[in-house]
Amino acid sequence: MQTTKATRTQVAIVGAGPAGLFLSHLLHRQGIESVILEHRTREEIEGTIRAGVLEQWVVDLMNGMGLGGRMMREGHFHSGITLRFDRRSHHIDMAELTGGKRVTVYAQHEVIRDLVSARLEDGGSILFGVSDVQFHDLDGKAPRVSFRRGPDAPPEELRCDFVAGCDGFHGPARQAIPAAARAEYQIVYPFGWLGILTAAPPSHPELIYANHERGFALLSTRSPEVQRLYLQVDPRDDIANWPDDRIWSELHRRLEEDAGWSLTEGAIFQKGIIAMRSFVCETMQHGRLFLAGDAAHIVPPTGAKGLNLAVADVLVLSRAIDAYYKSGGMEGLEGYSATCLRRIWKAERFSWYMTTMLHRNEQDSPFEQRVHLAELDYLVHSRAAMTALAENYVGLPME
Ligand code: FAS
Ligand code: PHB
Repeated sequence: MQTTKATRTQVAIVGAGPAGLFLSHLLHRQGIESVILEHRTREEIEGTIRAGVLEQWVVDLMNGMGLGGRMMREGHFHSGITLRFDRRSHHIDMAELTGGKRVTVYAQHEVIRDLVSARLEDGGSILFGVSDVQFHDLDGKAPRVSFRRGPDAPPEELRCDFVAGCDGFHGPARQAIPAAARAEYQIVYPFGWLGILTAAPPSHPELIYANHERGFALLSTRSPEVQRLYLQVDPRDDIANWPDDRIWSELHRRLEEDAGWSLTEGAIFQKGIIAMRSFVCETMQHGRLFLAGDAAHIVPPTGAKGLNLAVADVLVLSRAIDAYYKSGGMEGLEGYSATCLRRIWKAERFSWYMTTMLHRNEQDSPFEQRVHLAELDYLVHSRAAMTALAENYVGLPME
């Protein structure tokens, strides 16, 4: 009879996205072993274009862990953002409003590259290309994760003390929590984002969030040579309907400004459409399984919170696991979900607020559409309102 190869670690981590990789680094610094099981190849995860904005405390955490070298050299430090509507721009000086906090624009796939190489360099175990991940005995004290190193490889087993489900929104970990134990909350927005990467110089010194009658647009950046821009589109639309000239035409119109600013075009070398939702799964834990990041929650990218929330979850989880090994204490683990959900719901609120205020939603009544414009008008003329936006955008303090 074929015996299943079994290996052992302290924490089995499913998923090598920001959640899984940060968790592995944090545990390593606490002397706790982990193994990451990742479905895709290293090249695939290091090439997936996603988030762009890091909150101040995440930047400080990366630097404190010795992982921020390239980020500090190549990242862009933004102390403010610009809101644009009625063809007028309003600068929000977030650093001035938050006692000096900023955000850093540094692409998620660059963060992934840095975390993977550093983890492998310090002897970390990341298995790429695994398939058929399944969870066993989560209710006991000796959970197991079975997997294959490839579709045709024999099944193997990873025995552990804890399992971290860092496998994103479509991964299997959330489904391993019995449906009766889960409550899920969701909004699916009737719009999505068409994102592009273009070989062009920056057209503006900071991010521009634009609310235009034709729809939302966002101007962001990646480097002095590459810019990142987004357009609100129908999430069911096909990218084939968006040739480059149509994309630029819409960006020019939605970002137009009376003061004569102009957008510099360039060759578009990446484009895609993403749908948008707000989603939270309560609870985030079941027995020895703990969900973190997109496996447990999704925010619309308007508030630039997704990646940062994933890091917040695993910081809480790593501290709870460390306390368990050091003192046998279970309160951190037992309170994990409640602790994370307090921050998650604040980020969900902020992301929903930014999304509903800045997008044109045909399902909104004319009254609601005017309320959103009034919100913008109030916001840019109220120090209190701008302070509230700024402290959420740069990142609420980690407890
Ligand atoms: P991730 O989804 O990043 O990582 C999960 C990992 O698990 C993946 O590598 C996946 O391959 C792996 N996995 C899945 N199933 C598995 C299985 N069965 N076995 C093993 N491994 C498995 N956030 C922002 O803040 N700003 C943005 O602009 C932004 N843009 C986005 C654009 C897109 C297209 C998407 C999808 C998300 C975007 N996000 C953005 C959100 C995003 O950055 C997430 O919040 C962030 O990646 C969350 O990290 P993780 O929780 O690690 O999940
Ligand atoms: C990005 O640069 O990809 C980005 C910036 C801000 C957002 C979302 C995405 O709110």
